[in-house]
Amino acid sequence: MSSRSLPRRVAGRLKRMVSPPAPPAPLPDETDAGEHGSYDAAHPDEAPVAEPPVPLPPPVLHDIAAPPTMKDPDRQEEFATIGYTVVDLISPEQAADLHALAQEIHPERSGHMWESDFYSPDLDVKRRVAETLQAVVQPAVDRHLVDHEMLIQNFVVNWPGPGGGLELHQHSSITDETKYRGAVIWLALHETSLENGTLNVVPQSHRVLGQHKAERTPEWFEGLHEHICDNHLETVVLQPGQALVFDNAVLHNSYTNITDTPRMTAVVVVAPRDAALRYYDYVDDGTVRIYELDPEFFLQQVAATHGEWAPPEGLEPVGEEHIEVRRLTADETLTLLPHGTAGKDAEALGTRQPHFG
Ligand SMILES: O=C(O)CCC(=O)C(=O)O
Repeated sequence: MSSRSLPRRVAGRLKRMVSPPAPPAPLPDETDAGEHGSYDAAHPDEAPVAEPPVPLPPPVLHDIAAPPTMKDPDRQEEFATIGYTVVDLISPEQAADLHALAQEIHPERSGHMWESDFYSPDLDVKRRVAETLQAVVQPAVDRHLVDHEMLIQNFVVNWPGPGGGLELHQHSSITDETKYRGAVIWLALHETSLENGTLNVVPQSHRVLGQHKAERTPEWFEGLHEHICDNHLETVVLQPGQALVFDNAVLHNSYTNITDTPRMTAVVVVAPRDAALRYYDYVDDGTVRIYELDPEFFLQQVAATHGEWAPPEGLEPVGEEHIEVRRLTADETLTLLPHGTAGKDAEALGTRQPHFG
């Protein structure tokens, strides 16, 4: 579900956007040189003065103005402020049943060290997982969240051994966030731990961007993965049936599983029932094309690559918007975000991988 890899064409555009613009070329002089000879004599070789780049204001954390996600006011306060909250979502028995299904569907590794049904080419499997998770999890969603429906659902497997886990990423927006927040339910099917590559999150990171996160867009934390994991990451350890409910915009990752059993989780994306499901696609130079779509899209389409949504082929755009493309500096995140220790803890434990930050 992430847009982890930044295609080279986007990276090139980002570089152009963050570099100060070149001074404009002087206009051709179409007048007779003789007419302003005395001016030239008084101003020898005066070069046009380039405008200095306007410094950007310091980044701020944006308040979340959308209607509540969680029914419980304390949980809602946590969800809005730090970006996540933990709930006892389903019973341990229900979690064990879902775990058995996940094991049946993923009896062995089929290629990647980290796998998700979201990227599966087998549409029957995707549908079976979706229907089973809807039957078990939607009633629990109705108990804890304010009138939300499940839009995307899959099992995720972090296989034991080097190269597992998923690098730091932010999901693309799925709703008009000026009115509705989307949320992700990361549901433990068995106990999760630092050792088996549980989920890590960056508290308050959902409030950094202050605009929609489009698919294939340059990331505000590009080049800062290691720094953010060193300074801002927190680990979430859950019991079977417990879920981390996090704002769709929270940065998160997982590290390698150093136990000898696969870590399996159900991941469900939800949004308020009134909200249209949206696909924000970065086009160029800050322009984002907006599509509205049916959840069926994600069941019928196979993601383009491991880590990117399928392109919005066959969908009609409903509008466009312009986003400000900005990369934060390391100093700015230190000022903006709370300190977290999960990256260093994972390093000490031996689950952290260098290329994941
Ligand atoms: O469970 C994991 O390892 C990571 C899940 C995740 O990041 C996702 O589904 O977006």
